[in-house]
Amino acid sequence: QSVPTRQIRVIGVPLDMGASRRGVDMGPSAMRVAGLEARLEALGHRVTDGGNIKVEVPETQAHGAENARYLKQIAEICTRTADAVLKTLEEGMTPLVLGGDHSIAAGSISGVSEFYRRRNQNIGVVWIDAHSDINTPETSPSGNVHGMPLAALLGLGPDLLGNIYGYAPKILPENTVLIGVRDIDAAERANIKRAGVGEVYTMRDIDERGMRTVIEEALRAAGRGTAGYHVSLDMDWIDPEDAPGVGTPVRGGATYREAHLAMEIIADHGRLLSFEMVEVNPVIDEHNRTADLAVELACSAFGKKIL
Ligand code: HAR
Ligand code: MN
Ligand code: MN
Ligand code: MN
Repeated sequence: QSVPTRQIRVIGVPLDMGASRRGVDMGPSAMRVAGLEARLEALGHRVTDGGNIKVEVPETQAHGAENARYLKQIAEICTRTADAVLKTLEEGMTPLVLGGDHSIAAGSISGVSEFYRRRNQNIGVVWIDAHSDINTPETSPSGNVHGMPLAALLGLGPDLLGNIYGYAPKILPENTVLIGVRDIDAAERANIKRAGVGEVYTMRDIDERGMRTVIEEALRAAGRGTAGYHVSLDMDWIDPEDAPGVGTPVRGGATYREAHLAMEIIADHGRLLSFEMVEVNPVIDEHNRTADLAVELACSAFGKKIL
């Protein structure tokens, strides 16, 4: 089969300081072991691995304020990630970012946003997750920064994370869509409203209206008036039956086929600017099958078809 050929650069971000459960720092390695590069190349893409962003080991670090632990270190790592993503786009390649906990999205999306800002264009964000990750240090029940990246990108804070390249917000609420959410804190609900997030599709929406309708509608909103969109795929979106190796499993997630369909439709639309997969936790996975599924889903998002 032939799919539009891309030059893809893999960027690993082995960070787990944003989460309280340890182990997602091994996610990039697990997805590489699952054959990410070869399997994308089998589709006809040219894939190079840019290696990992430098990430300090938490044991060597002071975590700082309890309401946003390791925020300073995470902001630095996100700045490095943003620079790597920006450079990748400048070289005409598609970034494929591997996490790591979801706080890395504050970096990757800042990189994409900065690339297009310099060209007077906005980007959309398709946030696919069981969680809405829109806490601020003030509203977070846990102090885990992986629950905050969307708030940072939309300009609600924390500033250290939201102000990479010296300005905020990075993304427009009307071009930001949430898909598959089912675990939202009370204060996050208020933040979603306050930020004015364009469209939020819960698991109920997927159950009632079907994945196809939901994803088509979501992609339309993310793509309206933008250069295209970044897709941020938190593997805890998928039901723990199929993706047990994630930092924070929540039952009632997308099925295997729903997840593939969503990725297949993303490929069909052809407006993907960059892609990322986060929260793969090999420590609690079963024989690397969550990482393997992540790679399968990346293949679907990059154009793999059944026939
Ligand atoms: N909402 C909770 C908090 O802020 C948990 C969210 C973080 N979990 C994730 N992100 N895996 O999607 O602590
Ligand atoms: Mn290669
Ligand atoms: Mn998340
Ligand atoms: Mn999540």
